Order: sequence, then structure tokens, then C-alpha cells
Amino acid sequence: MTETLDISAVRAQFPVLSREMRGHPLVYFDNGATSLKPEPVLQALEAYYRDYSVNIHRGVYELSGYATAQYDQARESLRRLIHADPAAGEVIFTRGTTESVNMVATGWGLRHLGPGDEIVTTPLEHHSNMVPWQELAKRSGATLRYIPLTAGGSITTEAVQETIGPRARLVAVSAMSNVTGYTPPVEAILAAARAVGAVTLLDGAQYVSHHPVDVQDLGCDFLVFSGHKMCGPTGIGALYARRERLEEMDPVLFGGDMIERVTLEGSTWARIPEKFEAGTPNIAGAIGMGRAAEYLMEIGLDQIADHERRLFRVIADRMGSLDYVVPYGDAPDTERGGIYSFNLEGVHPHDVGSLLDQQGIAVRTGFHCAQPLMDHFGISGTVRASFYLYNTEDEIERFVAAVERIHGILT
Ligand code: 7TS
Repeated sequence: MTETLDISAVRAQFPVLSREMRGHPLVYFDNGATSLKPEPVLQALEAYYRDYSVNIHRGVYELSGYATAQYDQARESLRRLIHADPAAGEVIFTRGTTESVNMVATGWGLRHLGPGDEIVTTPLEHHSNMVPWQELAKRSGATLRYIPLTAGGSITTEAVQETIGPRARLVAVSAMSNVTGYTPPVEAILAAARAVGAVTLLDGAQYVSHHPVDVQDLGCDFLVFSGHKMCGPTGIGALYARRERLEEMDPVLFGGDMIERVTLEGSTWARIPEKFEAGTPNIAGAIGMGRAAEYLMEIGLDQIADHERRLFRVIADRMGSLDYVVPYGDAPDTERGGIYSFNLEGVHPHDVGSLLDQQGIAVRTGFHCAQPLMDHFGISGTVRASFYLYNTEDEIERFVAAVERIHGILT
């Protein structure tokens, strides 16, 4: 049973969507970079700064207790979004996906990996889920291996089986490519990792905000994601980690709020999760991200995923009829989210992006922080249209008409 989104009601919640760009109503197709923010999130942010902008975990006074409760509530909203264990305290606030991956690499990886161990990832990763593993390999002496891609940038289960061997200790993959929208066979990857006793990390930056996620069903050890890609603020994100992994992980930031007892001789750490959240946190950001999680759950992650799949099918179909369009990614629709990357034959992607901008259409062009994937495709960059819950088929029609005009101008 699929209910469809009430798109005009959704759109009315996002003030940026009512803006005009270069004399045209804005078409915002850069959701892979960041999402727009709806009224409930804006109101939650403003409420913090206007009504109770005090520090948490400090005051005995009522307002500080209230702020602390709102912060805790935000953590609970994220826990519900990803279906983590209610009792285990497994959600840590960070600055975003990048910081979360680095925390695992430094706090867990340096403590557990050494020469002879293997870290496994893929060539399609965003740099944030690749460079920290390269650094960890360098510092720990472990070896970094990549699950090979098909020519079109997909991952076969055979490639998974062949790459995740008995020496694998950590397997870190993206749940969705930020370039092609491809969703790798995460369950097969997690199963192969579990079979050899490797710890797993899923990069959910492009996934958690667009699909239902249940970390207990998935059985991953770590899941990382960012607030700003899920209708929340910038500068805030999350690290989910299974309790056992948190117990065996070192903090990477030291200072206030993360300690139990400090003497001149040394210190002991606070309980989890505070142990991993040194200093005054991004209180407003956390509250805004929590409200964003509630907003997405109110709408329904299933509905959002279905809507984006529909938009992907429409754009793939419409662009597929233009013989000068070169799309990237060879996976079927059922293994794709709402991201479509392409080039126009013989045209630099930045030129296409600039001409789309002239028509009020915002896309991202370039290598999308995924240079190894560009190398794999043998290109320097793509034009990327990435969708979210508020995008429409009409916008895709405008986009396709604009691409046709641009092709007419440039060739
Ligand atoms: N992982 C993936 C799959 C991503 O898409 C991104 C950001 C990150 C990690 C890093 O997230 P951050 O919030 O810490 O920056 N991706 C993009 C993008 O595709 N365009 O701009 C940012």
C-alpha cells in the first residue's frame, strides 16, 4: 500500500522554494549537497535561540534543565529514526558524517587495527568515507582494499565475496552513492563482513534521510549521517554505534563535559554518550536535527523513498530519449535513489551547470568529492541532479527542456 505525498503541502513548508532565481521559480536539484529546511525545523532553531538559549548539563536552574531535556529528546528522535535500541545510548552527536567517520577511524581503528589487518571499502565512496581509511591504514600499518566496481560503477556479490577475506577487520561502505544514486548490496556486504568477524560501518549520508533504516535489522556496527542532508541544520550529525563498539572506542576530543573526575594526575571519563561529546555541543543544531527527524517520520520515509524512485524513473526515461546524454551508473531502477548524474557529449559539466543556473535550476557539477569514481568512469566530472521529497515531475520537465535548449546552444 503506497500513499503518495501531498507535494504542495510539503512545498509550502520550505520557504526557499518560493524564491525566484534569475527570473525563474527556483528548481532545487542539489539535495545531494544539502537539503532545504522546513518551517518546523526553522521554528525549533528559533525557539532555542529566542526562548531558552542556555547551556545544557550545567545549571541547577529550570531553564538549563529544559534545554537539557530538549537536547536529550533530539537524541531520542534520531534513535527512533534509525530504530536503535532504546536502552543502549548508542547515538552520539557529531558535526556531521565526516567527523563521525574520523571518530571511528581514530577512536576505534587506531586501537584495534595493525599490520596484517585489512580495511575494506569501495572506489565509489565520497572522500569522507575513503580518506580517513587511507590515513588509518598509514598510521596503523593495516592494508586498505577496495571492492572492485563493474564498468558502470556497481558492486556484484562475487566481488564482495572475493574482497572481504579472513583478514578483514573493518568494512566501511556507503549505503548510497552521492554520484549515481546507486545503492550497493549492503546486506550482502554486511553478511560477508560478519562471516569473517569484521566490524562494519555504513555511510548513511545519502541514505538515512531518504529511506527507512533499521540498524538492528541491518546489524551494522556503525552508521554515520549528517543533519543538513535531512532537512536539519548544518554543523550537526550523528554517529550510531553498537554499545559494544562504543565501549571499546576511545574518545578523540578531551575536555569539559566528557569527564567523570579530573585530578592533577589524570582523568576518568563520563558515561557514554557524554564521553564522546566534549565541550559545549551544538545545542541548537542537535535540537534542529531532532526536529528534522520527527518531520521526516511524520511524512514517512517509505513515502519519501517511493517518491524519489518515481522521480528517478521519470528523469532516467526522459533523459534516456536524448541520444547526446551520457548517464552514469549501470544499476537498475530498483537499486537507485533520487540522484541522476550525466554529461552532454563533448560539453564540460560546468558549462551545463552554468546554463542551467541561467534558467533558475540548481545542480552540482564536478567530481562530487568522489575523484576515484570519476577516474573509474574516465571523466573529470558530471552534472548531478539530486532530488528530495519536495521535488516534482513538473520540475523534471523544466529541467529536460532546459537540457534540450542547452544542447541546441552548445552544438
Ligand atoms: N558521505 C557521502 C555519501 C556524502 O554524500 C557526503 C556529502 C559525505 C559523506 C560527507 O558529509 P558531510 O555532511 O560531512 O559533508 N556529500 C556531498 C555532496 O555530494 N555534495 O556536497 C556534499
